[in-house]
Amino acid sequence: MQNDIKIILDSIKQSSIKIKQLIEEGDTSKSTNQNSTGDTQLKLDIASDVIIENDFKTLDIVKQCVSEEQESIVDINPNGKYLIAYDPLDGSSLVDVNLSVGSIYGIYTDDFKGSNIIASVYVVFGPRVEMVVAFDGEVKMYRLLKGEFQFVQNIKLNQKGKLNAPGSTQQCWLPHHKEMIDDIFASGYRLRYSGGMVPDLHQILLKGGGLFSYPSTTDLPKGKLRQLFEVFPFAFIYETAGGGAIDGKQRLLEIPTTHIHDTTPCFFGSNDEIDLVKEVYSKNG
Ligand code: P6P
Repeated sequence: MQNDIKIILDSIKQSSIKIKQLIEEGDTSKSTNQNSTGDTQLKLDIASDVIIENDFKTLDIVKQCVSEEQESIVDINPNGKYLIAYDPLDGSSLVDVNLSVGSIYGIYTDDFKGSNIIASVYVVFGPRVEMVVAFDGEVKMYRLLKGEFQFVQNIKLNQKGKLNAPGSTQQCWLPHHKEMIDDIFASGYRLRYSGGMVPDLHQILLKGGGLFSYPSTTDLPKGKLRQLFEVFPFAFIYETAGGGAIDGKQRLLEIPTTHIHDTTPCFFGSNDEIDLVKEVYSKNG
């Protein structure tokens, strides 16, 4: 399996170098299409998706793909072993204001569900391009230097952190969630939220810990972030880095998936912060 993951990583590296160029030179305007979640697609979203899908199509070991930018499952090779769910350019609207964005990949076996994820990868396109890979009990970070991704460090979360990344519209937070977030700030945590899941979660990982939350809200009771290609890959990374990832009560990687674009409330963080979320949410149904 190690060699198979290397083959997939090599494809992701190749796609990422092309996507980097697309971001620097590409057209950031809106397309006339919407994705299955109803988001208006940017031309960047579609172009990034085409790059990734075409690169995966050259791999015999990939059976199917799911993309945020496509309604249904894409069949690649019937004899393939791996299923890959990906968000080709998460937070792409941030490119227009020159903030960091990222690609997210979950690698599954047998079928698309949290408990079948065996590896995950994200690539953050910021002042530098960095790739983080969770596989075989380790989280490793690589940086693009002179056209090559070079290993930089392993990543481990501390028991407790200092950063708080509270997602969604505050006026839609449920009372117990708002009280919990206010209490976290009152205890001295610093606000770190750009609206880009990849850089926001990357920062918490690299700065040793904290909490990222995108809860159930009055306008989005099932949350906003998509299970297969946003939530589960980061849940796998955070757990592998020694932290936790829950929906408020249970492990995210245990929740059922009924549709490939399902969303879920999600909390990612160091263990002390995840324990706090469990305590608050267990008292509030
Ligand atoms: P809000 C970007 O659109 C995204 O999907 C994630 O990258 C990010 O964490 C979230 O939405 C931001 O959503 O409602 O806080 O602006």
